[in-house]
Amino acid sequence: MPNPAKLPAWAALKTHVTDIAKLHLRDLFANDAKRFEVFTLEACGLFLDYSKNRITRETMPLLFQLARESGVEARRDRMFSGEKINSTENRAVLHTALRNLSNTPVMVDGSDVMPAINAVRERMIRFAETVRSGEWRGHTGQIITDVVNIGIGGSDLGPLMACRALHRFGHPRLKMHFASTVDGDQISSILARINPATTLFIVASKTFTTQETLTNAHTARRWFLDSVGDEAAIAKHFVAVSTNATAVTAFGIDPANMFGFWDWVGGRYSLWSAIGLPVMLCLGPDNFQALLAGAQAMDRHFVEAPLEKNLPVVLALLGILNRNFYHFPSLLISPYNQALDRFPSYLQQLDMESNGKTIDLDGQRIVDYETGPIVWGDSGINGQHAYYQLLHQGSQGVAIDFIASIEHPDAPPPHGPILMANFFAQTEAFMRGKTESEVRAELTQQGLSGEALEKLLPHKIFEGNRPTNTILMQTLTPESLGALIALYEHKVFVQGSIWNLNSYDQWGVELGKQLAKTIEQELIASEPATRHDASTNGLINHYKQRLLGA
Ligand code: G6Q
Repeated sequence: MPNPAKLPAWAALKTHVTDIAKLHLRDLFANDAKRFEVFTLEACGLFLDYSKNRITRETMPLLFQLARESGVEARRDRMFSGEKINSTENRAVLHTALRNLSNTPVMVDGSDVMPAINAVRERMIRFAETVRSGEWRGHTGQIITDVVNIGIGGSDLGPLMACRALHRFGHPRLKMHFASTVDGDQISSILARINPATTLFIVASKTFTTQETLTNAHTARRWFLDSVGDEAAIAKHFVAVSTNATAVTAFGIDPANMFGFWDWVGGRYSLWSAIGLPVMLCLGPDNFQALLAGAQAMDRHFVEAPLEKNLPVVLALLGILNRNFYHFPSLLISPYNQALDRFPSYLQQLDMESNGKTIDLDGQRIVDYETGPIVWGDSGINGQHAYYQLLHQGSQGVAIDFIASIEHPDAPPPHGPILMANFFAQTEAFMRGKTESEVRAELTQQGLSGEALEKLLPHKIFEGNRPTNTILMQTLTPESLGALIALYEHKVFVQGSIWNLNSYDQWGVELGKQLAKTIEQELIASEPATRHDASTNGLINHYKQRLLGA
């Protein structure tokens, strides 16, 4: 892949943005009455309004030219066909095969991966059906009422987010719990609320070596055996999701109770694999398939639609524009459906772990352009009453994706319209701001004049001109959520391709895992730590002294 900053389209965009940067979004709307019609798109049940970006009709062709010059389409086809585009790990990248419900062959190293994918999914379906129906019984013959997923990162965020987002479709008897952190508090508080005889633990770890997950899993196992006292009972209460059958067996879970996946499924892209087992248990196999179908529809759209009408491509290019040409350091994800409150955290991992890199695919340090933005967010309506202040009037701009559904089936009147009024009002406010003359007129109408008015005036001016995207779906369903997630997965892919990155490795995660292992030994050693810098040695020794009460 070429260095994007050396491409003709990049230079053209730079000149173009310098030309239009002086125009306020208000001017852009005033200059083009058809802006909404021109800058909206709909596919796979998702409607995107991107007219509130700092673009003109000349901007988008330049961005599409950049995508073409970068070879995005060829790289996309290489990914879908099973080529090993994850070059630092020599792996294919095939989360799309996991939702290939049409079952067309997908070849890796000369063999079709579809039969193995289908076989695992069939086992998941059979298992989920028996647990949901009550046919699967715990060791005392009781039915399962609680499911605890033990996993972290990619083995936690996706299932957690999807179960919360789609709780309306959840099984009425099954309570879902998620244990990820190793602070002990989280797993202890879950264990305090459940009954070992009616609980199913899913130990979810691609590698089955992750310290946090294995520590939580051992704690759960000990707690279970302390209560039950019979190792044979484990088979009825512990299942594993992993690629590492040896480690699963060593932990004490029968491989018959293991659901596998493959090294070509990245952790943060694994929701569609057996890592989605909690989602299937909670929502049922049909809804899980609908989630896959929604994602598959987006895959098809991504492959088949021309770049100009391609949702992930358009979203990615706008992100490139905001990051590399307007230099916005961060992207806020603002969902207005409360059920999507964990969607920003999910996207944070997806985007930041994929494109938070500065070494390009050729091993060269990237010096002439910025890569992935800081992605963050929470429930949008809560954000309005917290951090939106800085977004409106702070010293740095932030790009924002607003997400909501049109229908809110469980919302009693007048909740839906009030929520959506806020949603639309915010996108308008970020675009328009409030000018000095508008504030002056408003204050005058309120009866203010003279010095009092002049004093208050500057505080009430809003610059506006903040770029936002608005994504609307009809209702939050398994299909629409599947499409929404896949939209962002492909967006991240397109951006990574243009930035010439390998979006599918995560060496930064590995470093933390390695260092913690060494320090863990030092924490239990009797002698003080000396091998680190003064701060790290000092902190370790301070901790040890205080822990021992010295
Ligand atoms: C995801 C990352 C990371 C990973 C966790 C858990 O892409 O690699 O978040 O998912 O570190 O790893 P295991 O599933 O191997 O326990």
